[in-house]
Order: sequence, then C-alpha cells, then structure tokens
Amino acid sequence: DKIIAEKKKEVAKLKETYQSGSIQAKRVHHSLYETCMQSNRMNIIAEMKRASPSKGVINDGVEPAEQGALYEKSGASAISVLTDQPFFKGTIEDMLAVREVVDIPLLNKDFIIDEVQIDRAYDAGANLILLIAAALPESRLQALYNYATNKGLEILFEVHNEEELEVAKRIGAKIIGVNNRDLKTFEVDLAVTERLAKLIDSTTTLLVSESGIKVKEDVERVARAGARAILVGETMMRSRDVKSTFDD
Ligand code: IGP
Repeated sequence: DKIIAEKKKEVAKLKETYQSGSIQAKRVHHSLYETCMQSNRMNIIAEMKRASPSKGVINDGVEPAEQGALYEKSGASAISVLTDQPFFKGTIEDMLAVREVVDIPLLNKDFIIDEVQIDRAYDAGANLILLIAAALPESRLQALYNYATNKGLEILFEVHNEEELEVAKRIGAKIIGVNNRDLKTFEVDLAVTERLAKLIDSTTTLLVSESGIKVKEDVERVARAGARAILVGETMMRSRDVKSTFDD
C-alpha cells in the first residue's frame, strides 16, 4: 500500500512530463512465452536488483550494462530490470543501459498503475511489463493488460493466492508469475508455487515461479511443480559466478 501511494505521486508527475516517444531504445522482437513454451529446460529470468524493502541494499555498486551482459552470456532467457527508485533504487536509465547491450527479452519490473508507465517501458526497449494482481482493481488490470498487449508487449501477471489466480485467468494472462513472497509480510514460501501450479493449465500457460529461489534444490522443487521459468533477483545479484549459480 505504501509503495502504491508513492507510485501514484510519481505517475502524476510522469503524466505531466513524459512525452511518449521521447526516449527511443532499439527494439528486439522475441517472445518470452514462445521461448519458454518451446524449450524443455528451466528458463531463468535474471533480475537487476540493487536493493529491496525486505533486504535493504543488495548490490548498490552494480553496473547495469555489465550485469546485463553477464546475465545474457550466462544463458538467461530474459532479464528483469527494476525501475522503481524509492524502494528498489532502480531507474529507467538502467533499462536503457541493459537494452543497449543485450538481445534477449527485457521485463520492466515496476509497480504499473497507469498507461504512461507502459509507454515509457516500451520506449525504453522493454518486451514485457509486470502487472501485479494485488495492486489494482480487476477492471484497471484488464485495461492495462489490453493496452500493453496492443503495443506488442507481453505481460507477466503476478499472483500470490487463489483469488488472484482467478483474476489472471479471467483477464486471459498467458504468462503467470506466482510470487512466493507475500508482498505484505515479506514471508517467502515455495509451497505457494506448488499450491497454485495445480490450478494452472501448463499446456497453454507459462508458469514463472518468482522470489526466494536460492539453491539448486529450490529450482528442482518448482520445476517439479510445473514452473518452466524462474525469476531470480537476490541470488543472482550476490552470485560471484552467475553461470554456475544453480550448479551444486
Ligand atoms: C525476485 P528474489 O527473492 O529472487 O530477489 O526475487 C523477484 O521475484 C522479486 O524482485 C519481485 C518483485 C515483485 C519486486 C517479485 N515481484 C514485484 C518488485 C515488485
């Protein structure tokens, strides 16, 4: 709630100042959905995450371009770039910097509550945006989902419980992110993926397990549950050998 209150202020400013098309990044056309649905290995979405409300500073000195290039070289299927400033120390410039150097899909990780943020994500070279079921009423989620789809963006639709999953299904989400972290208590439990995966049709929906994935056993656990992709932030940001993070 605190983050959304801040976001509303930020968006009010952005709506006054942001001119659609004022930044123009190169565009790559890859579908994360297609990539992951066609592959039979676990797909990693590696995240650029300097800090977070639950962990404080994780890796403040990171160079986004360097880290992005490392993620791509290490075999990531996509890169998530946090652009929220107040709580995660990210910026839209981080996205632009990563876009310059990589050709894999980019996810703009932010608390999206308005079309202007989707315009900016698109202009900065994003291929996907995040929509969080808990953040908005269903009618707004549907409107933003349609808006992003019409721009040619994919949507990672984030849920944390059964009711939110129902919303995802009604909206027609093809990529569903199950967040193992409760955004209100910060408690992390991979059992959330196991529970909700049972209710997701894995032949048509790409299931992404998000948060709290630290070791190889975690990856195996969510893979068994049916996740074709994982979203990993902290563990990747702290890893000294990104490519081997989930080896033994
Ligand atoms: C990554 P972790 O535990 O690997 O650092 O988590 C990602 O799932 C997390 O950053 C995240 C997030 C979010 C951040 C999931 N949903 C929504 C900001 C907003």
